Amino acid sequence: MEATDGAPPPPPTFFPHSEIVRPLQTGFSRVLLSTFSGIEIEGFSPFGFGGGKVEGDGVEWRAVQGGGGKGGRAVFLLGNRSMSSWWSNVEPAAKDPILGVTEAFLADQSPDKVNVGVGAYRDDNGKPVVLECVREAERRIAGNQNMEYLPMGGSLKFIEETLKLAYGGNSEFIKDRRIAAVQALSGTGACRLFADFQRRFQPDSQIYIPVPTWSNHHNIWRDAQVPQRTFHYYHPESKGLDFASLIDDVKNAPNGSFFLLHACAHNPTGVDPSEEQWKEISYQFKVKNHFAFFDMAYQGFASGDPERDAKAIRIFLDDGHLIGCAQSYAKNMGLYGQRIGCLSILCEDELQAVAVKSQLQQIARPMYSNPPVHGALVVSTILGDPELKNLWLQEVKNSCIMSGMADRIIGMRTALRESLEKLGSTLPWEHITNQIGMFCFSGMTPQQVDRLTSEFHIYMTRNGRISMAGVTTGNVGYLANAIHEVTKSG
Ligand code: KET
Repeated sequence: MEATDGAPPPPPTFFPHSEIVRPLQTGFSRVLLSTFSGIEIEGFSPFGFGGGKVEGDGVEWRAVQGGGGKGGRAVFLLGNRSMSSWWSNVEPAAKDPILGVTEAFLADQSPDKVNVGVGAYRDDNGKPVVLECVREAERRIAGNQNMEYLPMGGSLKFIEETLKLAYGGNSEFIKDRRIAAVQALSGTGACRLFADFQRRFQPDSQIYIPVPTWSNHHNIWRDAQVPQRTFHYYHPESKGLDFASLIDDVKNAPNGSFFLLHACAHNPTGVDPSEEQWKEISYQFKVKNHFAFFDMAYQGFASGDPERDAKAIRIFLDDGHLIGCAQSYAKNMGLYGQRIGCLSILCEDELQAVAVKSQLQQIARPMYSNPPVHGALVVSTILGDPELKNLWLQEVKNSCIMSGMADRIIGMRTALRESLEKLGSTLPWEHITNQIGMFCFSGMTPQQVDRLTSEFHIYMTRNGRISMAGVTTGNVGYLANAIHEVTKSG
């Protein structure tokens, strides 16, 4: 270690990241701290070596204050310092309960491994599917597209077609321009935009979320700083809807509360209210003047028919509710990675809708400026062309064996249930075929799920949710056998 009192420091040419940060009214010492990652690290301090500290991968420098003496400067190392100390308080985040399952699945080398975690559709060979209508739309788009920014609120053509799906092709609300709508970063982005909007314009409000729900709902409203409450939804014993408790919670919530509702194919339970029950819920909402925010991530996946799956929303509209709605094309067009969806808010009149839309855009602008263009173009090309739209409707339902998404899932529900019964399982498995949408909420405990993973390389969320979209003719027997093994002892 070398120390030279009194001489002015040489410019720190030896280390490009060093900076002169603070003039000091003092003498200084020149100190060689360490050799680090092949770079000589050097600092100057009024205290000799005093404050320099080598820590793991980086350097933390403390000796910058100090007074008196002959004048001089302290030089210290900002570049490397940040590697060790700026983020030393950061602990690894908990794994996401859904996307973390995919990570674990990918890391498993077993040839038997099965992923029934994330809700992403697979064909009967377990391969991701690109719909034929999407392929055709891409052929039409290819070469005709520029790369300009979309407006902050996204593509108007896309929004127009998307609103027709949720509100109906002949909706008076669309004609009267009463819907404030912006293209969003898929369903997640639509929920998040709404949560931020709610926080900004109803700052004292809370959000009522069903138990259970898609785990990310909690993260979204938490990060938007909207307090959360819950309402009863699922009845574990009957594996169906706890309708009486749900209605009680609706009645007991303060007037004018915000509720998050799954428009169809409830995730994770696969349990939806019947049409009559939706009517009753809508009625009670009216009495209490509650706001209904519909998350519609699976339109088409419950019944195979997007029109039928919009039933809950249409009931609320008929009853005169001013709803909000998050739509996603991740599942029903298989556009997962395109991040294409829509947030809409039905307003009292066009003037209000213009104001609300402008505010939604203002929330989007500092976050991502404007949404991506490709998915919007794919969707509007499909929905804007009667022939392609028809192809899409068939593909969602059952146009061909390979890609009839809703029907293939329904077939796998039957196969899984029958396999379990043939294996002699004495547990009731009707709920596998009673539940709808992408998921089966099996009733398995976290411990049973852990055994499925450790003993059978079957990956799913610990709440017992099976993504039926990952079940195939090839793996359904293996899956049934494993489920039987881990559940037969109770
Ligand atoms: N809402 C619900 C109810 C939902 O299940 C999902 C996705 C989304 C919104 C958002 O999807 P997006 O891709 O942002 O349009 N759920 C599946 C994937 C995930 O967790 O991100 C899942 O539950 O597996």
